[in-house]
Amino acid sequence: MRRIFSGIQPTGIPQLGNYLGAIRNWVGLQRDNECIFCLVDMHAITVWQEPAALREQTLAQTAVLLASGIDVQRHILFNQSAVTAHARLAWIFNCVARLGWLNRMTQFKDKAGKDRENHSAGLYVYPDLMAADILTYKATAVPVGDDQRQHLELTNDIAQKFNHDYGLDFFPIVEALIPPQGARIMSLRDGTKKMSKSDPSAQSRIEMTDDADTIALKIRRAKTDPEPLPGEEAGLENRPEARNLVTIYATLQQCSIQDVLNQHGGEGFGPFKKALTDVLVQHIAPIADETTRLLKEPGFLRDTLRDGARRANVIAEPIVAEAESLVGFLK
Ligand code: AQP
Repeated sequence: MRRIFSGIQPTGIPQLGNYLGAIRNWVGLQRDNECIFCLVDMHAITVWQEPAALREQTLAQTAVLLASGIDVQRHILFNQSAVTAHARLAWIFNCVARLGWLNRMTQFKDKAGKDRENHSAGLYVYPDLMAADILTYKATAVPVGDDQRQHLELTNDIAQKFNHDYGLDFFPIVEALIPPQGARIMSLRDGTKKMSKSDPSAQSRIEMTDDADTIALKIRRAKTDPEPLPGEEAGLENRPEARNLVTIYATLQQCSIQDVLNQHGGEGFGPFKKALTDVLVQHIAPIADETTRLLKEPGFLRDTLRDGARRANVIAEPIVAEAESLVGFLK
């Protein structure tokens, strides 16, 4: 059985991209794999988070994950800072990774933009911590959206250099599990920008707690172009907003983009947006309702994370202690 690790930052309410690019796949992978899912609060603080909001968002995300079908009886769900092995291994990896490798990371360039000097050092070494998250458990497969592909390649570079430097096949090579469709859901306001939970405009994303009216409003306001939907996929070329809405529909319904165009090609966006709203509400409303119910039980959510951290630590501690011994730390 493969050991899977994946994480999500508690930087807000999970959005549709998080769900289609990651969470829904996590739920499916639970059937045949040993899964460790993590709310990566240490990653979250690489950009400023209000302390009270971070605590609240950590619990809210726990609720969304449980409501989406994460099974904490059979698998592990916890918050990263509660298992100190992540930070210890991340420090070792800060010393294994080369500056040149980190300089090539496009996510840092995207997030830091032109104002590089004013961003935290944590944001820069974010990929080292991500490598540590995965390798703390010697996980071999990581379900992620397309935006994390480069970070996983770096994880393998770090694992190989560690293995080379310390003369052992200690860490495994990690495989990225990227969904064939839905791996990059775009903003509803700009089809060239990825949907993000921390985008300043709430209109740019569907949140997994949005009710039917909110979803309908956001889809009604979603940016489109004046042309009707094409009958063939090639007709979506250079129409990023149209492509994004069709991709969302197809990914939710688990069919191909061409299937959607066979059904809706020739329609204007008015009727298509109505159909898309129905599909979104059908998928999201049960998760939103269950999340609302769970949020009334913060004690239960805290206990769930605490129990997950205890079980994660049992796996992590011997692996990281051995890595520390290999490095030469006196025990
Ligand atoms: N738009 C997206 N389409 C598909 N997958 C996505 N993911 C994120 N956005 C999309 C995937 O969701 C998982 C968890 O992401 P994260 O919270 O750890 O970090 P992120 O990629 O930075 O997500 P956000 O929503 O954009 O967060 P903020 O705004 O805080 O930066 C990952 O597997 C990611 O690929």
